[in-house]
Amino acid sequence: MNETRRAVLDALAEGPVAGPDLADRFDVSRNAVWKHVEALRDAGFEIHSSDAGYELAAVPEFGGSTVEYGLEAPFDVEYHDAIASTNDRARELAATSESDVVVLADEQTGGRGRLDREWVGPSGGVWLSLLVRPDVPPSHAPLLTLAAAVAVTRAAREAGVPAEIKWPNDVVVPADGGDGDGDSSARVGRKLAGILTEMEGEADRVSWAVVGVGVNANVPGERLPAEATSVQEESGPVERRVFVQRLLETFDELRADPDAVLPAWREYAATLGQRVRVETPAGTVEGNAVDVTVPGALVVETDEGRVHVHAGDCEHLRPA
Ligand code: BT5
Repeated sequence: MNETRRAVLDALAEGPVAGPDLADRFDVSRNAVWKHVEALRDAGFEIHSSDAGYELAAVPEFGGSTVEYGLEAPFDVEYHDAIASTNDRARELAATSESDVVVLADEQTGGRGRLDREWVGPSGGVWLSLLVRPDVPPSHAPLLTLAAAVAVTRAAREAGVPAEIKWPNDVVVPADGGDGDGDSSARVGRKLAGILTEMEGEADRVSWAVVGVGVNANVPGERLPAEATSVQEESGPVERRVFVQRLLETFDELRADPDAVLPAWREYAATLGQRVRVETPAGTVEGNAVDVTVPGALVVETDEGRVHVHAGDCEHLRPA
């Protein structure tokens, strides 16, 4: 949304304001004010007009302008009712000079997980990809995934879901409902969200990174894989506009303060303290997950000593 339109919207939210007053305030023509109002109506904002002037009456449930409105992070949002994959679209944008863009969709028809696995993306979800150009070496890119996991977890907790992070890229709801009453050694969670980070870089610097985040927000359980859950299933429908705003704001805070990522991740981790089996490209690692270190490696205490695992599929096991 351009700056004047955003400012007009803020003014409308504060109460009835006459068109000519807006024109004076923003130093634009009355016709330009009218165009901004019409464009906002087209985007779904309900704007009443009376003798007293224009007034914002309702904000659309979901969409690009609606997420940008009141967002305290410097992202532009490109919204699609339906798209094959927000990651694919963000990668297209990566080939231009765009940065700090979020591609957001209500429904995804060709979503991807890691290793080209299918990602189910029915209407009602939060399917988004952040295109960023961080000034870090490629080896630090996994921190973006961890930051996104923290951001999703925090937003989910604000929505009343006791979410936790399963290394490396899953946000899950533990089987014991997060109250610690269940058998915590066998917390095989149901998956609430997944993250797929893709990037291109040179030896010393990331050119672009696309952080793809899929959250089962307002999706009924029967439209999801059996081992999945949604915010709606756990605590009822969520206001997706607010959910996405919180997610983007936390991500933005963390990318500006990379030292804060690991402590926040550890606080939300379901994996630490668990017995795990990780299938890595170099083979299977089994042991106790004891920590996570920069830039996102899981430290596993095995019979042969400590192993740092950088990538793989992680399974939480019952103790031997
Ligand atoms: C992931 O992969 O968890 C990363 C998912 C990233 C999806 C986002 S949505 C926005 C952006 N655009 C894209 O095209 N992708 C990203 P992985 O760890 O490989 O997990 C994939 C597995 O999760 C699948 O094989 C299924 O078992 C399961 N799965 C598929 N859809 C799911 C869903 N909606 N909820 C929970 N689990 C799902």
